[in-house]
Amino acid sequence: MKIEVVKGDIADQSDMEAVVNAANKELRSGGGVAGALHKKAGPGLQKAGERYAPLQPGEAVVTEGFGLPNDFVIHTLGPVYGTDEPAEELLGSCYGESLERAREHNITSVAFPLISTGAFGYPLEAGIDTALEVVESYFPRPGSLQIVRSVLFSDEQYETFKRKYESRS
Ligand code: AR6
Repeated sequence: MKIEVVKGDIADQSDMEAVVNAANKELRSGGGVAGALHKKAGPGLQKAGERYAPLQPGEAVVTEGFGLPNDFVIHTLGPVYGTDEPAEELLGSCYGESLERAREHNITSVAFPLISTGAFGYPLEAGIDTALEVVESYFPRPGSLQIVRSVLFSDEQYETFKRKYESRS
C-alpha cells in the first residue's frame, strides 16, 4: 500500500478506481472539486447523490462515476471552518469514512482532494496534517486498498504537502 502525491485536477485521475468529492450537503454541483467532478460526470451524478442528502459533516457515501473515468465517486462533506465543530475530528472522519467506503466496495485505488481547504476555509497546513495522520494510521488495516493518492491543485499546496509528507517518513 502506498501514498502518492501529485499536482493536478481531481477530475483527471483516470487510472484511479475511485475519486473523493469535497461535496456540499445536497450532493449537488458547486465550485471547486464538486464543480469539476459534476461537470465531467454529467447529470447522473447529481441524480444518484440525491437519495443521500442531506449529508452530515464527516460522513461519506458512494455512487457510480457516470461520465468520469472512475468507477466510483466517494462523496464526503467536510466541516465549514469556524462553524462545524469539532473541526479536526470532523475532517478526520471525512478521510476515515471515505477509506472505509472504499474498503467496503473492494476499491484498490482512490484519489483525494484536500477536503474543506477551499470554499470551507480550513487552514491548509492543518488540513494536510489531518489528511496525513488519518491515511497513514488507516494503512496497516487489511483490505483492498493499494494506492491512496493526494491530488493537490496549486504549487503551494503541492509543495506544502510534499514537505509535510517527507518530514513524517
Ligand atoms: N482538483 C483538485 N483540487 C481542487 C480542484 C480540482 N479540480 N478544485 C479545487 N481544488 P473545495 P471544500 C482544491 O472548495 O473546501 C464546493 O463549492 C482547492 O484548492 O472544492 O471542501 C462544494 O459545492 C481546495 O484546496 O472544497 C461545497 O459547497 C480543495 O480542493 C464546498 O465547495 C477543496 O476545495 C466544499 O468546500
